[in-house]
Amino acid sequence: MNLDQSKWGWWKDAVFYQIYPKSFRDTTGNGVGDLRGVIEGLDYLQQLGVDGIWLSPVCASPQVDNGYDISDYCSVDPMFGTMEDMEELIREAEKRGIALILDLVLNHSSDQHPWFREARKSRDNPYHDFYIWRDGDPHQRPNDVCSVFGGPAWTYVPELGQYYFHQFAPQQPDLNWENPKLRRALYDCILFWVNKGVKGFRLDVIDQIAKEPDRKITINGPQLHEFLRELSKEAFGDKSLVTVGEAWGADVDRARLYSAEDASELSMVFQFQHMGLDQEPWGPKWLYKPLYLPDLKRCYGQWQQGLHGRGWNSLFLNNHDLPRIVSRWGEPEKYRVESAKMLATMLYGMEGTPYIYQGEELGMTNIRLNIEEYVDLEIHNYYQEAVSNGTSHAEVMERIYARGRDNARTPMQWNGSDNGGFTTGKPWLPVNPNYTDINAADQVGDQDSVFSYYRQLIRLRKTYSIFREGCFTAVDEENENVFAYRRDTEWGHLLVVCNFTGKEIAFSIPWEFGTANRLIGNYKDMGTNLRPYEAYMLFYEERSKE
Ligand code: TEU
Repeated sequence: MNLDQSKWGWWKDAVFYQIYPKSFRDTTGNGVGDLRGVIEGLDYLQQLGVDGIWLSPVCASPQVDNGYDISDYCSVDPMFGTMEDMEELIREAEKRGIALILDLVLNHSSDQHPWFREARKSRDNPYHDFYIWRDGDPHQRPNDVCSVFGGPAWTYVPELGQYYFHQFAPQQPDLNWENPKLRRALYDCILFWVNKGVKGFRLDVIDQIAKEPDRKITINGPQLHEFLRELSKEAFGDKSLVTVGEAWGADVDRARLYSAEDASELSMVFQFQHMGLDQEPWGPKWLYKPLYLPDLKRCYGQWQQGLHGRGWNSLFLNNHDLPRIVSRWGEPEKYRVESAKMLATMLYGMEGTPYIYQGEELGMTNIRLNIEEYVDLEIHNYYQEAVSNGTSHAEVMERIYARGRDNARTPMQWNGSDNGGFTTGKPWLPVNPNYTDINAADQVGDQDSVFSYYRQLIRLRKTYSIFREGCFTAVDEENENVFAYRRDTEWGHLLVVCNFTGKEIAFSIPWEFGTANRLIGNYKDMGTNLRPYEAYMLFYEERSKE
């Protein structure tokens, strides 16, 4: 069923699929995925039933941070193909009812962007003020603000006697949003893509654009929402565009602003509170918090109830910055299929727009590599920092296995042939050797596969409006083994029950669901107790509606 993508709010019934292009599909044999590979994958995505693709950055980039360091916003990096390939992708996706949305990295550019090359030439260069500079001498940084990737957030340029500010790598200088000329230049780049027919954008670290480094404010700066309203007015004039703001620092109140129904800012937020991160995601407390189900339920409860009728959220458990959730909250060795389906059931009963991260629909898992095989700069910086602080190699590797971003970046597992069918060459990052057991070719036609389960969940969300309209309430919130919740409207009721353990667990469903229909479940039928990782959804309508 195709959605009418010309209307505001169409994304509320949509499911998106995130493509990390380097790892999706290689058609040239150079070991790196490309746009033609994405075109080849469209039929697969149509079978899955998704309505949109979020494509991680494909613009020209030195690839210090896999494309999140852009050197030309209106281009396609030759590594991925040509502008003609991009135009074809937009057209071919549209033919299949799939909207293409691009990743906009507006907080920073590459240090190889012509703006920055100019900016660092002299203090009176017209582009100098596109970035953030502070006077100083080589031994005295303006302050002790640190980069998200480790090390100081200030880099000295001796020719200028000035430091520039960067919240990420030194090769990713922060843009100065206080400069109206910079803002205008960015809007022009966005309009370039709107005119090409893209249907929207994912906005990278958008909560970090309004920084005030002197006051050590790097997130949620005072001018943030003012900037977003101007951005929306000037660059997203067409309100049928879907705009998704990545915001690690969003709380419910702020999310209401981001996604207000008057369309003054964005369509929805993409926030991480459910992921159980420590306050300081980087540094000594590098690991995620262990899962404690009552806390997770409270977190979801706050977001689901807080935004119901007042804003819009994204639903996700995976992306290119997070380890694979089936390896973290599931049990990939013993119950991979059951636990992958259970986690999807937990998420897909909720209100919001789901995002599938490539390979999640197959139940792909984390990987363990030697340190020199990793590519991610965050992993390498962390390794250096932790080892030089005295942490043992073995201990650092365990943390990387649990948290490293390359876990989710291994190539897509298409089939059981060499390199999982991803490339005929040498993949830029090793393919997970489990591709012989976990791959798309085996799963597409198999009714019991994780792929088929996702396809069914997507269909259900389009068939029953309860998924959009129902009000969320956790059931038995203090239960540490089972995540159950209901979604209620005046006319119908949904119950979602998920056993988060590999054990059999007794659970009583609320009596009124006794004769409800099972919409979906990861076991053939319902037993008396919940079996390991068992999950299902029950639904009934009020009699008056029948
Ligand atoms: O991520 C934002 C971000 O803060 C992450 O770097 C996160 O803190 C970290 O990866 C946790 O391990 C976005 C992009 O999604 C990411 O890929 C980029 O590296 C980053 O911005 C810089 O553009």
